[in-house]
Amino acid sequence: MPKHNADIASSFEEIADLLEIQGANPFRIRAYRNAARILGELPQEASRLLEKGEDLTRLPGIGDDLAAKIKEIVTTGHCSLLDRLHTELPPAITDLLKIPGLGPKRVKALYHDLDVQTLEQLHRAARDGRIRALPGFGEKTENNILQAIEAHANQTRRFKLAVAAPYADALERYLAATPGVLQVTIAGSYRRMRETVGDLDILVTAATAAASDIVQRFTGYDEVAEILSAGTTRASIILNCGLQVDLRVVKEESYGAALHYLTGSKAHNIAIRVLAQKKGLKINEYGVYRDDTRIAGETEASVYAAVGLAYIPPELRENRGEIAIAKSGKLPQLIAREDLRGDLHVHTKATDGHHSLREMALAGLSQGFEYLAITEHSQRLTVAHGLDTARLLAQCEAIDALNEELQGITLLKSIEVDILEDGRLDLPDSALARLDLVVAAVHSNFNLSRAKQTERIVRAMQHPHFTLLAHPTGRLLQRREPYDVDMLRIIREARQRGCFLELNAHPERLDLLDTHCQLAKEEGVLISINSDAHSIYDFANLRFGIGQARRGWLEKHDVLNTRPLTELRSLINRTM
Ligand code: DGT
Ligand code: CA
Ligand code: CA
Repeated sequence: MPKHNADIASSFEEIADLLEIQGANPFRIRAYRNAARILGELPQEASRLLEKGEDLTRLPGIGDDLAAKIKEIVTTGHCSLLDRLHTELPPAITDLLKIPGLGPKRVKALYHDLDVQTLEQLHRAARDGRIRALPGFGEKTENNILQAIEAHANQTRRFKLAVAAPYADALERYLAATPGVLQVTIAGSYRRMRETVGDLDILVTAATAAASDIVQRFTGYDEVAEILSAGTTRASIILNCGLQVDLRVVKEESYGAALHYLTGSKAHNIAIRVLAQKKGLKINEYGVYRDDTRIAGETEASVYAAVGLAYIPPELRENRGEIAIAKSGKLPQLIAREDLRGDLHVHTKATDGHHSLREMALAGLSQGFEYLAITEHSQRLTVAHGLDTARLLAQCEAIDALNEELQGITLLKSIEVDILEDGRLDLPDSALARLDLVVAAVHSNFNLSRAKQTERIVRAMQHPHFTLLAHPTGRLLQRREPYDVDMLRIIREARQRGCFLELNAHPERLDLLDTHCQLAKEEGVLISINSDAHSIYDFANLRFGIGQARRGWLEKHDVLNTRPLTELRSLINRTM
């Protein structure tokens, strides 16, 4: 079974951590961390690229040595360097790194100075007050460690949707190829496109006689680390990556009822069951029953029809008003990927992207897009080699020249300009005036008070050239909390100024949140669903943005970049 990018990335992270604990060369450590990040963000599987005979050293930050390691992991499932590091250090030492607040530097000190090698030893050292004496730790850190160990013990890990996706796809293919299997569907929060999933729930239809063989084949999958339970029609496993997967096998006639049950959410299911009871019906994962007669269950639509409702798309099933709307027959026609006509947030290698203007344009064209806005970082973001006025104007000329030549797609001149701490924009008006639209974003000072952060963004929006607020809350899933802002005020300001908010489709961002999308829709503010592409592969991320937008009830007409170019131009060229 080929290794997924997330597996390779976590091997590289682990190598970097272990090298750091050993006190290896910082450049070498950084190269592995860098490669882990690149792989983690690559929407195409490295194994697929290798299959196609592509040269991995073309990826940024991947030299011959790293390319060889990726190939080794993909083809053998192992990394000999990692195996060696595991023999050189105590095996449980990586568990210590899972404690929030403990990085490799601290683990190194704990290991070398206190001979702490396991979580139990760490717990004991913290309880005995031995950690506070270490240089750079102190009593407060010791207390934090103690709390974190205790929290770790009863914490369950959630997986980002995009991290779970390749595991789900591979398992789906594996099960679909199993004799006797009729249909395989991934249900649960995954089907509802939640930004993270607690586990995967897989529904298989088959004849009753085939069920136990299918369960056996499932528990025999070669990425299984642990079998939690296995019966005749259901089983639960944990994969090597730590993701739990539940399997349910039902007869074809129960497919709709079982899929409805397993898709959830639990709150939605309970509300539907109450509705059924009021109609004198009984509903469970095998069907809908009046007395002892089965009246529905083969399809989900039949289940909804039995309780007097139109079919409710999975992304809406959170018991947030969808049932009442379904009763009235006014469910939204949710946005679909094909509705997008362009992308208004795209980087190139002029800053921190990986491909040229032309490569991005051609990739956009193959996505079926009519336009792409080129939005490099601005000068203040030095880590991304942000553009100053001169470089921006040079890029504008390059775009004009390329537009002359390109057929079928137009590049729009733009920028992802930094919003400075006081709400000013990071480039002079004279430069911004040359652009087709101005995308602006916060990249610093995340910790301002709610009042100050809101004021900062509102001031930026009042700038005459401001068009679109990118990743409006700044959160990074499981890494950085959103900054504190009054989103309703920002949405209302956008409405008043005739500007727009982004839903950033990067699977680590998915920012705006679904509930904010709903709010913007109610206030009549259009949302732009953008990839934030840094390479030609990143347009694939739009599917996650679409999922989030659907969870936020957005329809085609609520989304800015569903507009044809001429209509888009008149919306973004507002006169002040
Ligand atoms: P997750 O895995 O935490 O991201 O969220 P879900 O929604 O996938 O939840 P999970 O895996 O615990 O259960 C899968 C589905 O099974 C859930 O969406 C609805 C259904 N389900 C689970 N427990 C109950 C229950 O107690 N009552 C009802 N009606 N349905 C349930
Ligand atoms: Ca689940
Ligand atoms: Ca489950």
